[in-house]
Amino acid sequence: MSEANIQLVPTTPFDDQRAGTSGLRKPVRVFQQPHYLENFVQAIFNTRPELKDGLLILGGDGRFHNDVAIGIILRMAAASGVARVIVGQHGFLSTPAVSHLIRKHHAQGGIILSASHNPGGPNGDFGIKFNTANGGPAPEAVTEAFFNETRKIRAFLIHAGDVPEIGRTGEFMLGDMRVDIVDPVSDYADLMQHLFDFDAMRKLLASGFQIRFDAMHAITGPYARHIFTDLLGAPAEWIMNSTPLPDFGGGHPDPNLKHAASLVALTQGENGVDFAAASDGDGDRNMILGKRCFVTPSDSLAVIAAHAAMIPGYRNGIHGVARSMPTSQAADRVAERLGIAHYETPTGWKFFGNLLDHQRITFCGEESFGTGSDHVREKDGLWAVLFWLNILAGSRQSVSDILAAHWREYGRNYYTRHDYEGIDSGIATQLVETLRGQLDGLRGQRFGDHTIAWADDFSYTDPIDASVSAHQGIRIGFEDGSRIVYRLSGTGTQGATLRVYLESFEPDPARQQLDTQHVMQALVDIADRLADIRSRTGRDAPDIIT
Ligand code: G16
Repeated sequence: MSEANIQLVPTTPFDDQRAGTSGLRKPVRVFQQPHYLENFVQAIFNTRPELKDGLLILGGDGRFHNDVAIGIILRMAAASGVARVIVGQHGFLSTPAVSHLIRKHHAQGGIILSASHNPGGPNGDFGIKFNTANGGPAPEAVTEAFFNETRKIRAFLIHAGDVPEIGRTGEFMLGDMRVDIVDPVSDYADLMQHLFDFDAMRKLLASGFQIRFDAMHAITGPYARHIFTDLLGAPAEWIMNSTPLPDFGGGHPDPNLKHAASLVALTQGENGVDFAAASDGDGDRNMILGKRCFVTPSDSLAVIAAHAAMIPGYRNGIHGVARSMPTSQAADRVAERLGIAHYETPTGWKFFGNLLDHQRITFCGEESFGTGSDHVREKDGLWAVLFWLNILAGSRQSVSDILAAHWREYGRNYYTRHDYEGIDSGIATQLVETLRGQLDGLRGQRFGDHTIAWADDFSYTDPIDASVSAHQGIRIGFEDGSRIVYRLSGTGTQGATLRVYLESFEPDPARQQLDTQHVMQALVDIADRLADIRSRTGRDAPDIIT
């Protein structure tokens, strides 16, 4: 080993490197502090000894600081004795593509550089996540080990050699470490062709069926161009904002009704397109739209589970279905009908990992625009879009007809989420603490037609490893099956974000086509009264409604 090129650099710990819901996310300027990234990366190498002499997958969503971080991580990997790194060309890899590459190459882990849907650019956010050998996000025990290591770290190792030019593919050496720079798209596109009926989708797109996909100037642009244009024959202009930009073009790469409003507009009116979809910064989220129709992520999971038999990759049967706790219970109803298990997990994709690895579930999803299956160990934006397109190609129905039929059969779980962003952290914590203190006395309280049947602070025991995750959100259940859930986001970087999730069940088909916000108004008022949201936060209305 060329020891002379390996430098041992003294450092001092930072005290704020505990991972949130999904990795370490901070403003770019925090990551630009000397040694901030290095300390965290060294904590990974120190606590994951299998990376020594192992294979690491490395890539990110192309946001500002991605290239700088890739260079540092490559030099640190070489100094820590990693045998080989596979990097996406230009440093690009979507989160699901990293998960796939880890699994395909039996890598010991992967590092993903992304702050997901948070804005990018010099004044935006940056982030780093570690995925383990199963391809999934590091579980809490692993991220806690990172955190503990960052609090005592005194030095990091870095190789002094030149980093290969990441703009071209090929095989390079950095010290004794091999660096393979690969096309980020091809393996992922192969996997999609294995799962879905590309012939049927190609025919649908050639039949006059209009679709649009908005990559929001983030990572899915190159993936969508290849899949929709090269493989499915869609005109290039159907793929919007398909060039990844370091600041996402100044936009907020979050596929929801607010941040993808221009896409939503294309689905409105008589000439609205038949199908539209968007993905986020790192390609794991998705939003599904039809002509004048928005599919909630909760309904999307339920519809996907109900249509599995139509899709080549799932035709041979499915295991159970899991959803995060605040996600609506629509998927549970499908699972019960199919006679398969269903699970309720805390927010965070990492909680699905054990269930997927042990074949307890095939599909999983979250209200936060995440849907996925056992094909990888991350949520997967383009996979969900292709799943819907395959359903549409097979059924030749519109998105709204598919939804209406689903609700007729299973009932409709009306659902909405209200977010209060950037509120004072102390106020947010106090609001939740106060609610928690009142839980025991809530049962039996009446608010108009709504009577509280139960209330708790959600705690999850993993059925595989028996690990317990407590304080995962306040749940309030009503006698008619409605629910209100309160929790604080674990992905924000400014103050606190209070999320209020509301759900009510409507079995009567004659009442399943009403306006969601209208239907939910009574519950919204109850949610405000129970938690004193307006008076505590000083806000009259949520910042985002989805
Ligand atoms: C991350 C996690 C998801 C989670 C979402 C929202 O998504 O991977 O599992 O549902 O954050 O979390 P929170 O409500 O704590 O903000 P992403 O797409 O940001 O990685």
